[in-house]
Amino acid sequence: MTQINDVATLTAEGEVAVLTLNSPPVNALSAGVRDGLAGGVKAATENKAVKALVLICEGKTFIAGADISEFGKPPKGASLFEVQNAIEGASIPVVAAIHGTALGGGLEVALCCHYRVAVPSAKCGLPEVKLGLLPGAGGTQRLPRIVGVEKALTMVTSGEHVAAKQCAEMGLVDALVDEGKLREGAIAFAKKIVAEKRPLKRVRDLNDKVEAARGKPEIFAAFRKANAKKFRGYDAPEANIKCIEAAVNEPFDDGLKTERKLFMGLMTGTQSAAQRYVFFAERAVWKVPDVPDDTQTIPIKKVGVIGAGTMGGGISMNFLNAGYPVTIVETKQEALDRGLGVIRRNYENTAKRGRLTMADVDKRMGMLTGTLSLEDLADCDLVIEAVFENMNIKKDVFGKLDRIVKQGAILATNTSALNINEIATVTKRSEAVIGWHFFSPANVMRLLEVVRGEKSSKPVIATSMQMARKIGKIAALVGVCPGFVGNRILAQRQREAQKLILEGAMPWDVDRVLYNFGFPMGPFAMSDLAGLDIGWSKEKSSSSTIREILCEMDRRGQKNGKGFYDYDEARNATPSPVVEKIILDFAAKKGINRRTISDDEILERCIYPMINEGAKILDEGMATRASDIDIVWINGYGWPVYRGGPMFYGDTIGLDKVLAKMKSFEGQMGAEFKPAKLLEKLVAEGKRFQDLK
Ligand code: 3H9
Repeated sequence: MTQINDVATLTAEGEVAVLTLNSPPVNALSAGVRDGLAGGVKAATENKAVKALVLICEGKTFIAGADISEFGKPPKGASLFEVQNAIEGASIPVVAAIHGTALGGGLEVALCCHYRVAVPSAKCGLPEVKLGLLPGAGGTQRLPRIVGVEKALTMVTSGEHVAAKQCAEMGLVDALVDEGKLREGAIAFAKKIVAEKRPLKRVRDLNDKVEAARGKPEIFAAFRKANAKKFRGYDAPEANIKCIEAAVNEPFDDGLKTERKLFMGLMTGTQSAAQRYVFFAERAVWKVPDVPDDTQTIPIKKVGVIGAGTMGGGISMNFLNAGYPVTIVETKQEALDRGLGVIRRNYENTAKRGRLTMADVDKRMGMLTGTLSLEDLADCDLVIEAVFENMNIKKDVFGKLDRIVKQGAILATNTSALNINEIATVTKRSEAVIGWHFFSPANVMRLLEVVRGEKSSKPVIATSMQMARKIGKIAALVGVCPGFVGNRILAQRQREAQKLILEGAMPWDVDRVLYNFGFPMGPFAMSDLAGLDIGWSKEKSSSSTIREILCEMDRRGQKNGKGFYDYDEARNATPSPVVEKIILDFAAKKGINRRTISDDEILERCIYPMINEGAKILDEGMATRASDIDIVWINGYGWPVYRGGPMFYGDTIGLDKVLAKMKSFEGQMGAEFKPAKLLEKLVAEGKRFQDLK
């Protein structure tokens, strides 16, 4: 065995040399890995006794891509292109042996190998688009030469990981080898290639698939059109498409140059910086500084949910989907039947769309038990209460749970606003009480705010985070404060949106600006979708806000075809002249002199107070890190990923600019814009939110 460097070894298996990389956690193409590859290929190809080379990785995966943490830093070690040229230009066959995931630069290295074998559980993909990038090491030029233009377009713009079996069908993988026997299988494959004197297959020289699409711009036009909505606002998908076009229309080396140019454009832009930041933020969010990874967790075998309404039903589905038996409690048989019926219908609809079999539906429903008795929750390990947002009702439920549920269980409340510490006081085990704030629809939305009470124990916190992951959520641990993190920040935007429409903008102006910023919809369209009458009471309504007036006029939102907007049968929205008049009259009555409000002011008034509130949240320790706040806003409120979340956006535009604007707004409009102390401090120190440790 020859040790090439810290991460690479070369061994001989008869006439086949095996180059093994071992660079945990994911064998990313760091300088060390590139050097190991360069050295290993050189050593193998210079040895006349070696007739073929197998490239394989230790650990859980084949090379999972370029080392993202190296991006933007000065280059070190062998360049990826040198490595690729050495492999592709080798005089002996090089076989990539793939397990785990061959992603991004990893697949691009494999595409320079002359053959690829994989175990059935392996996956291949070019996920750069998710980092706001494109495959910048020849992936856009080589992939379509194997799989054809249509499949390549889908792969590079979705970033999907494609299962080995499908890869084999597409020709991306030449042979599947037995699970657990990759090394032996790859060596046997290499020996066979040598014995059969098979030619060196260089993907760069394959042209028939790209030629087939030449002179057919309609392929690209149709693809762009079909995906326009999905790609809205993102730079990377279009750049990926342009590269595949280049693969079709330009010679290979020119295509590589086009790819390089577009890659560098994305790499130096703010979108990719944001998306790469989000990649690490999604991983950091699970780490709780004072709850180490080895904290003892509570085994969860059975889950109880209280309330079979929209929230309770959605929450239950998460656990059923992950294979946990759920007991759901309601107070009345009718409500229980309705709730169970909705869950079944949701599953059946999923089955109709082909994403579940009817056997799956029955299996999931078979794990769900409905009951009218809280006593049936006695042996649950985790109980989530999802009743009305009313402190007295919640306290009543928790008092009962404390008497009924076995010791050691987690007692969670799904609240978006109430004080968890207060709820915990009615129990004799406040350490077991924690908040699990789901977002509606709870079976669809990825975000979970895990709300840590003053006394929530470490095992309860650790188990909550672990369970969130198991049910497919992304969880941010937050502290008890009004609105927690997400809604507390939302309140800032909502307040400004309401003020703006009285001062001079119309709801559709505010919505347009926020939609163009990248939100799926603006606050007024959102209110119409949710229903204007949520939390509105006819008896208490006194025409004191625009919303109250709209509800009093039976303008309840999309559900009855009129809210801030008018809706046609297909729910297409048009600005409502009625609403315009209501706003003008209301502003006049309040003595407000309406003025023209610029789009810039709308954006800054809506967004900067959110950043400022985030700073307060951090200062109070209600979120662990700025990036956790960004995770909340991306996954719970539709903040565009390519802008990285409110805190990252603040860093991008410059905290000094945010502070200056907040001060100027404070001067004009008062205390609602008072800058957070942390914002002032960071600006004084020339730091960003990302610099906070
Ligand atoms: C690229 O290749 C560009 C080229 O086209 C062009 C070049 C010119 N780099 O996700 P996990 C870390 S772009 C650095 O929890 P899993 C990750 O941060 C790249 N670090 O594990 C985490 O660290 P920590 C294209 C990376 O088993 C640890 O590894 N490739 C990288 O759930 C474990 O990660 C991609 O976009 C990386 N590339 O999932 C693939 N990848 O423990 C990105 C991971 O400190 N990676 N880390 O928190 C993934 O999708 C998943 O990590 C993977 C494993 C599926 C591989």
